Amino acid sequence: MRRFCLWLALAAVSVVKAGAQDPTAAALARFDEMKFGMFIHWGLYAIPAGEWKGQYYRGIGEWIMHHARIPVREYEELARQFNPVKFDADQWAQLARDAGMRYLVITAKHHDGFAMYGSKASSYNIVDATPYKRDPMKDLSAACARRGLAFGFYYSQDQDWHEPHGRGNTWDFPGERKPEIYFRGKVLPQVRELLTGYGPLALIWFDTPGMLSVAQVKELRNLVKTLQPSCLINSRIGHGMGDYLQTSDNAIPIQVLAKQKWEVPATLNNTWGYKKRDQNWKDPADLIAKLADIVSKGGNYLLNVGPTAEGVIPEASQRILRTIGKWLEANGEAIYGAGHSPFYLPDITWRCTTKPGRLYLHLINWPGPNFRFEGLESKVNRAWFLATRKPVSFQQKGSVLDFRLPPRPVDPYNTVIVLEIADEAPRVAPDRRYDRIPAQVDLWAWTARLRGEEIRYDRASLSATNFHKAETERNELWWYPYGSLEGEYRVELTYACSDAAAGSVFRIGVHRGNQPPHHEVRGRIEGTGGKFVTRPVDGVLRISPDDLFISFSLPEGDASASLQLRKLTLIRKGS
Ligand code: JFZ
Repeated sequence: MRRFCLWLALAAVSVVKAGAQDPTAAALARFDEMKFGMFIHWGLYAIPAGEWKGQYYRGIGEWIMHHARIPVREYEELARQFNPVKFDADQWAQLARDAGMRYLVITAKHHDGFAMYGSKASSYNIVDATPYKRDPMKDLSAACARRGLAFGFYYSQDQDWHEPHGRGNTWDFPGERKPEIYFRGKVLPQVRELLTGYGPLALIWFDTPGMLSVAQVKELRNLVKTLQPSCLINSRIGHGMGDYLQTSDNAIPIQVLAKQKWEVPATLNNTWGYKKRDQNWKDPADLIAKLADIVSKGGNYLLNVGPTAEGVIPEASQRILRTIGKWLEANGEAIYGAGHSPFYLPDITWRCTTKPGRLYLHLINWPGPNFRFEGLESKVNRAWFLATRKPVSFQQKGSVLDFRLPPRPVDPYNTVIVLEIADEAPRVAPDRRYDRIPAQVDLWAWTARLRGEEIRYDRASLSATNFHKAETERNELWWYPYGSLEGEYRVELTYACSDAAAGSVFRIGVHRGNQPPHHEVRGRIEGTGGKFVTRPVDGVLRISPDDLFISFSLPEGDASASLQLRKLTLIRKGS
């Protein structure tokens, strides 16, 4: 405690010295510079790892207590088995560094109510309730500090399936809950412990605010900002009291989102907490392209690992992260501290990030030897490949740039071309600006969130497939406009489907939240002989700025599950 008070005093002095700049604004600027972080979901749920009493449970692994309606008394037994003898804080922190990550956020207490640190507010924690008896968060926060990695905690501040007055456990506690008892008795004391026991926190990642009142959220925010003024808070604290926007899981805005800072939490497979069976690892090429996509739109990328009950990060996760780290070693200049694209993003060939006097063109799908880039009015003095420093030949006529490229990609994951321009900030043709979304917009399968365990994205055909209908969750595509779309749109579908698989009804829905669409258009999948075609969809899609996402699914039979969907095209009516 004494160490913390000294630290707090020094921090306060430095803020005064820095001309009393608002600590949240300064912290947001640092957060924006960092761009890329490691998320860690680690808890008792790593023991069942997706299975309970011999039954496999679909869905995210850390929800197994809820999915299997495991009684508290049974679930608590897991604590007696939890002994992560292979946990090595330095290895985890070093992996984050090797991946090119600049911050790390780990679950202090998830919805199951178990504290992964030595809590005095609840004996249901790793020090008091397990044979391990140590506080791994002390070791991890110190290992991060030794490597200059910013450190933060995830904390579920309303859902708690261990507590009668926490939210979500209706199988043990069917009666009326008293949220204030839980909030005052566990949440405030534990958040205080996290803010005073682990050094400076970059952020607290709150989650599922649910039933918290405005007054409770305000009290929670004040607690954080009083104890650590520079500690950021994400929007899932609730009631609009976050410092930055947390997008939905694995959800990337379809266009540049510049009006506020935001972060995408994302998985390496289909789960946050470890699941033995989930080996559906994402392709590093896709993840590197997603990093470029997110940074080019103004966001941060928080990529998750789910360690085993022994404290080991799965080998496959390590391999993927190290591949991303190697790419960043050669191309980090185009990511860290870079600004968002000044252009809107017409397709999935390129993304763009910026620094004063420079543009970085990320070629995430190789355009072949002749690549035309339109909309930049600034004069380009020089162009080169970032990773090799080799010059790139180009011609510029007004705002049209024609590049001559090698037939094959220079980088197997994402080739970056640096443009040195004559202006500090790029001058952009009015019809190409990021804030002028055109009347016709393509929603590519690649920019969608893949919902479900069977759905897959195929980079060669730029399409998604396996639209299976399962009992608990369908395999769908969800696109997140975040206010970039508004109006009435005709819709076209670009897809391929064998004649034998034709016939299913498809639905394009507009959703305000994670519930059925409030508006939709439907059609039937016709055979295309397996060739990609573009076909109009009957009806008009009405989209408003407060709609959260647009979905594509097969809501009835899934005979056409093998269809390959490349994109939806939205054409605003009257255009
Ligand atoms: C929450 C948790 O329930 C989940 O277990 C995991 O920790 C994830 C990172 O966060 O899941 C959510 C919460 C909110 C949204 C989606 C998934 N949302 O707002 O769309």
